[in-house]
Amino acid sequence: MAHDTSRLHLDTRCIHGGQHPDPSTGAVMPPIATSSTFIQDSPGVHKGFEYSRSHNATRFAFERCLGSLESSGLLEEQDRTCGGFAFASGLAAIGTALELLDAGDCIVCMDDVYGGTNRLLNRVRARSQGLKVVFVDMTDAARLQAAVKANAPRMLWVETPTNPTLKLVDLAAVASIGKAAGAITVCDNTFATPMLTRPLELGCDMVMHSTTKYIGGHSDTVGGALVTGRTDLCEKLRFMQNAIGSVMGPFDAYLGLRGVKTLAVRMQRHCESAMRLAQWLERHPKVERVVYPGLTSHPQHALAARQMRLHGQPAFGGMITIFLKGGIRESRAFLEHVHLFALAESLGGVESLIEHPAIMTHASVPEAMRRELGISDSLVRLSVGIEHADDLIADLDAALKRC
Ligand code: P1T
Repeated sequence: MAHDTSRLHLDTRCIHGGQHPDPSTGAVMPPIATSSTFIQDSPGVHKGFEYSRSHNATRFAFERCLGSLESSGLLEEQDRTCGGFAFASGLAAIGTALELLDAGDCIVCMDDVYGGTNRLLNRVRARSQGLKVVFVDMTDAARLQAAVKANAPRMLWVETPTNPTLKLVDLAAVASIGKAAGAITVCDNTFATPMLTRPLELGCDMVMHSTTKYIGGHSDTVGGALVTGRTDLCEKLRFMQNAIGSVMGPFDAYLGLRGVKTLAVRMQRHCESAMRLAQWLERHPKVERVVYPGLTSHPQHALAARQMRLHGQPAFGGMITIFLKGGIRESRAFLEHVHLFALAESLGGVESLIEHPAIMTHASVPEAMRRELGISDSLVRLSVGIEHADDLIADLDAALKRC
């Protein structure tokens, strides 16, 4: 019988959420279950495991942990994986979530989202599924309300803070608009993580993660997840996960589960260091503007302080966006001269990463839309790792001297 971990602190749930010793050996950490198939005593008579796409013990352990961390409210007795579902990548998770929609349905999406999310909606599902995709700046509830009224969407897709312009979306407000319209509200919680933002508790129907990022935390696995507390959605997602088959493999599930155990302590350090770096960058003469939800200059600082919290205190995550003075020449010079910060796509690892969204992660966003969103040649995105903040500041300072 599973131990109910749903009332424990989040820090404890990172380690124990949905976990119990392996029933056959007592192993404290789940083994990596590599078998693709499972023996049956008689056709259809088995131990609850038939085929590894459908049932994998390592994946189940990771899924239960995510279900617990996001407070799905579902115990193992009610749902085998506590409302958690793991996929081969973040985009595989998004792709599976979109299968909840029917051909021709409308989805209203936050205007600023990961470039790959934009591409999947705009350039794949608009064609293959006939989805009507409407991008809206959801920081303005009136605009969202109007878009919902005009389009009768069946799904609202939110990111907060957004990638890469770090806009905040009021999840309680969006979820209540979604509920009134009978739409499924999904929050991509990759940037904030369950440690900082609690989408299901704020009324969202489903949470999505690229577990490649903070959940995994070490830039050594690619994965994605969906979590829901709604049993009707659970049933549909379990069917879709198996029917579509873009599941997370057991090795990645093991890495995800291993990585997530330190999420609470990593997030504390990410938040502290990012705040220091953001304040330092704001005073730097080569920097035009710093966007960080923890700065009072952020236009939605008050919402961020309410919606992003760690251990009951405001905490604003590890992502910073800066606008350099100058243009592409200055950005390139800066990015070519960082050393500790790795010039690379992705985010959320223990090591600091830095990138140029217009050329890298958001190149697939149509140019006109990038311009409208302010994803310019002078915009640089930083993922602040858990190295010593003084070393990170020295690295940025040296590189800024070169641009
Ligand atoms: O890369 P993948 O695991 O498939 O996850 C896609 C994804 C979904 N949602 C958000 C908010 C993301 O940031 C990502 C992936 N993002 C990057 C690779 C990046 O550098 O922004």
